Amino acid sequence: MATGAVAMICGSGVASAAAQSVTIKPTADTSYSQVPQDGDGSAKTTLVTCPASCEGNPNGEREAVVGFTVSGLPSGATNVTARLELYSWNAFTATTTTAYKASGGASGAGTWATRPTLGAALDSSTAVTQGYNAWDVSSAVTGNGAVTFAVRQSTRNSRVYWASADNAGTAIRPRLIVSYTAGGTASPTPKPTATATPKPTATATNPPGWRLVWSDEFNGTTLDKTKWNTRDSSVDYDRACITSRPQNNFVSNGMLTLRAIKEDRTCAGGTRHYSTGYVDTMGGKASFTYGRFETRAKSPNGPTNSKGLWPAFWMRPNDGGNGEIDVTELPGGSQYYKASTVAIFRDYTPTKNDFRYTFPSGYPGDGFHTYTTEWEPGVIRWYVDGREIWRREGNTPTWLKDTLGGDLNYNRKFNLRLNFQVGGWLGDPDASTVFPADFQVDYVRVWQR
Ligand SMILES: [Ca+2]
Repeated sequence: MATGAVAMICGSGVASAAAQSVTIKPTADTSYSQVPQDGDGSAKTTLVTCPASCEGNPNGEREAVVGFTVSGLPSGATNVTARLELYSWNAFTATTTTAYKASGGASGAGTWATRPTLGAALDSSTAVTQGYNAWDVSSAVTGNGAVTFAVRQSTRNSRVYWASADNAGTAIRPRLIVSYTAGGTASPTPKPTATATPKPTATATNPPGWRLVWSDEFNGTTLDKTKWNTRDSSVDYDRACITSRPQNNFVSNGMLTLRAIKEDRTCAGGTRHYSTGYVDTMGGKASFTYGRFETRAKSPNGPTNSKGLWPAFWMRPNDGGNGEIDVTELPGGSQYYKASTVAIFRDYTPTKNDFRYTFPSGYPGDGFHTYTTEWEPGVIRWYVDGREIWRREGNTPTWLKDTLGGDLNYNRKFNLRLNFQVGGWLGDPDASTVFPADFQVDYVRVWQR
């Protein structure tokens, strides 16, 4: 989860000899990725457990590691018990899960090989149930202070996904429930839950502290080839042939339109049944290290017409090596059309961190919205319509500390890409998908400090 988080003590505590309980939120965990196969249609970030034999994984087993800071436990507390709870979207039989006390913190999930040292097993269960799964970890909670747990599953030869501390569903995040008898001393004081402060919607003027260094307002009648490349190409995860034709990429009425068309085209040695548009700034046209990157755009995706349509604005390093920053991905289909997904990749194993932000009202396809990423040394912030929705800073997970503003991945120049994928990992178009489909881009602007 985001850094700076502290354990939040929720629930009520009344000074009395009666048993009391507090629910503590995690300070950090080994958040991994978004996975559509976990059965949850809303935003989700996941913890992963996988045994040593998992899917031929050569790097050893993997535990879900979660840290907490117990605070507010009165000194006179007696009968202290603690229960670790993780949420699973699915039930699995013949699965044994065991909770351990783990050494150190919970950061570091980027690689399968990154594992803490585990102490003695605390509790086991013989199945994963849908919903919260609980382990008695009382022996590891003896008072206030930091404590880290690891959950391992050992007999299901595939990954189990658990909701993480980053999950958009706050009601399904990991939790530690500590119960005690107060003994007449002060009880924990409930704190309000922090909420993001809405920011004003960005305008054409420079945001404070930023100067405009590059932009395309798409005010002409043709695509400005001094700023953008088009391509005749294909990628294996896209069901469409990417073309440079004006049918698929055109500028009019102050907009760039990337249009996906249902038509047979030949590319990659075969026939595909769609064409689509794509533009980038590779080859020295525009690339940046750090900056504020924004597009104002309208997705074509509604609730019933958009399965398999996937426009996006993202960035990749000029040298083609590791690293990717996604300002927004806007996949269609009834499960996804309400959300903007943002992400940072170290590599495509995948070592990545991402977040699916569901619009509180409306959806990306209901009109034009702004999608912004501020990339600075040590922090990347993402915004939708000027409101910060997510940020990544230098220590969760561990690889971010190495990458943000630092080493080989993120101190290089990144170029800009607008694309409109058809089909792929989140499902292919079906009879309900409406073609042609237009991804309309009002502008792309880049500011720097
Ligand atoms: Ca415009």
